[in-house]
Amino acid sequence: MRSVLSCFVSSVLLSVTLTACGGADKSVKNANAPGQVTGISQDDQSKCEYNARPDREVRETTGPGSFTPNIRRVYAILGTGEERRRILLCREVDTNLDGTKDVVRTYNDKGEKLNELSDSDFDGKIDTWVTFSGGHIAKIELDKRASGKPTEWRFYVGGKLSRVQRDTNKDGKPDVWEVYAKGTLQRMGVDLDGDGRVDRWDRDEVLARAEQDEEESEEKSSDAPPAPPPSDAPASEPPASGAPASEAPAPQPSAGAAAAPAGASN
Ligand SMILES: [Ca+2]
Ligand SMILES: [Ca+2]
Ligand SMILES: [Ca+2]
Repeated sequence: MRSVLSCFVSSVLLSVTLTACGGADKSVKNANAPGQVTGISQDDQSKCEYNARPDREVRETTGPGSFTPNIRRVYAILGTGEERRRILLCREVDTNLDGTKDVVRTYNDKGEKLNELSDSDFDGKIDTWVTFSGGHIAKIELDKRASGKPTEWRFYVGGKLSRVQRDTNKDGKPDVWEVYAKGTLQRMGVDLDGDGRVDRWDRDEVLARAEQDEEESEEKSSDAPPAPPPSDAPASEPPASGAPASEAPAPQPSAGAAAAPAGASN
């Protein structure tokens, strides 16, 4: 676990993708015992690489609500003497203050975000992988089955959701595709034979989803306080009067409007 995660951070520094790092990383020889860095007394499952690296500087800070340092920043030390400077490479946080870091984010040497990994349900397993491009979210991979690997992939263009892929048959590969325009679902495709290509585009699914969204928005609006009736609308039920309806003169709009406040006293 440690070596894979160290590998991840190493690969970020080398601008190599995470997947290129799949196997055991023989180059990582710094898996020393935790506690080597001053001020870190226990293994908090750090994912930032810093142990036994003289070219790294570690800073621990205490965030709001925490009594002990729960935020760690790892800097690269570049240059010497006057030229010496430090660059933030990795920041990790124990957000629920249980002693284990659950969010880690890496940066490039321009200070732009590169990747973020998080254990959003605090079960000890990473379940959310975010990839940034130019400092903006480009991809979010989610493990929605606690399987240890992504089961849903979301792609963003210009900050807007453009595509979603889902693995619904649990083979680790996407079999449902959703295409979005301006954040709204346009098409949904299904791979039926497992060859990675869409075999059927479901318009019905899209319509059903659109209707569902519409219903939800209607439900939301019905939860809102009712709008007052238009002042010139006749009351839906004419106020009771002594005269039988058949003998009553045709109600004048002005009479209905005048009667409305009495009937609508609530
Ligand atoms: Ca935690
Ligand atoms: Ca988790
Ligand atoms: Ca197919």
